[in-house]
Amino acid sequence: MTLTCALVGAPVQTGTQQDGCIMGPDAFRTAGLARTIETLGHRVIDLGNAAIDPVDAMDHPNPALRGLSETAAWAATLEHAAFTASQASDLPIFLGGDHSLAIGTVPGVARHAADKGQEQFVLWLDAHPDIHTLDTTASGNLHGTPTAYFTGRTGFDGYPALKAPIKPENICMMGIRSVDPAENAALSDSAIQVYDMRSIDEDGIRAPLQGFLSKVEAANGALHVSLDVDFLDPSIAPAVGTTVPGGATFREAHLIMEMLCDSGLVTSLDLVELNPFLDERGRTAHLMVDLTASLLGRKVLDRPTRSHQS
Ligand code: HAR
Ligand code: MN
Ligand code: MN
Ligand code: MN
Repeated sequence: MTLTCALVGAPVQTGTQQDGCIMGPDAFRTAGLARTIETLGHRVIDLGNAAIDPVDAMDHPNPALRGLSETAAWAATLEHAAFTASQASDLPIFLGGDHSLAIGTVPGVARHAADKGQEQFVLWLDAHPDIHTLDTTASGNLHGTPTAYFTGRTGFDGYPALKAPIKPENICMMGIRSVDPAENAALSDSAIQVYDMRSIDEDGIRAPLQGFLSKVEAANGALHVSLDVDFLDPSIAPAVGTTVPGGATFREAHLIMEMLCDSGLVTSLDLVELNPFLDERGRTAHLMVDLTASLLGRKVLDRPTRSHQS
C-alpha cells in the first residue's frame, strides 16, 4: 500500500538537561529519511520544522523544573501541527527533538482520531516510562513527563487542556528498564501494559506485541508509535543523552517494526531523543532511519518469511 508520509520537524530540547536534540530533525533528513521512504514506494511531504514564539517564565512550586514555559508552548504548537499533519497525510512522522514533544504530538493525533470516531492507542518504546508529573519529577527534565500529561493526570497547570486524553488501557510500553520511585507508584495502579526488559528477555516481543496489536485491531483504533532512541541498547545507538544498559537489540527492534508493518495499523510515529552531537559517524541516525524503513515495508525477501509459511 502506498502511503503519504508527512515529516514534521520538532527541534525541542528544553525537556532535557543536555543540548543537542535541536539538531535531531536535520540529522534525520541528512541520514536520508525521505529518500529511504520514497524508495519503498511511498510519498513524502516535508512540512519543515515547527517553532515556538518567545515565552514568559512560568512559576511552579517544584524548584527543579527547567524549560516549563517553553514545554507548555511546544505542547500547544505541536498539538496543532500533529492534528493538521494527520489530516494532510496517512502517516505523520515527528522528528525530535526530546521526548517532551509527545506532550503535543500524542494529543494532536488523538484529536484527529476522535474526530474520525476512533480510539487512540499508543505503543511507547523507551527505557523510561516518562510518567512523572510536574510535582514528582526530581530531575526537573520534562522529557520525563509526557505519558502522565496525555493520560490526563493532574499536576500540569498552565498546559493546554486535553481534548482527547489517552486511556491508560490503550497504552503499551516496551523496553522499560529505568523507573523512578514515583513512576513505579504511578504504574502500580495503572492499566498501562508494561513490558520491561526482563519480560522481553524471558518471553521475547512477539507474543506481547501481537496481543496489543489484536486489541488495536479489534477496536479499529488509531496507533501512535513513540520510539525513543534509548529503547535501543547503547552499544548500537549511542546518540542519546540518557543511555541505559540492557536495551533492545538490533533484531528485537527490527522485528517490532516488521510486525507493525504487517499489521497495517500504525497511523503516526515519533522518532525522539536523537542527540546528533553524541553520535558516531551518524550510525544512530541511520539505525533510526532503517527502523522506519522496516516499519514502512522494507523486507529481506519478497516471498513470506519462513515462520509465516504453513
Ligand atoms: N526518569 C528520569 C527523570 O525523570 C529520566 C527520564 C529520561 N527520559 C528520557 N526519555 N530520556 O525517556 O529524570
Ligand atoms: Mn489521517
Ligand atoms: Mn522517553
Ligand atoms: Mn528514554
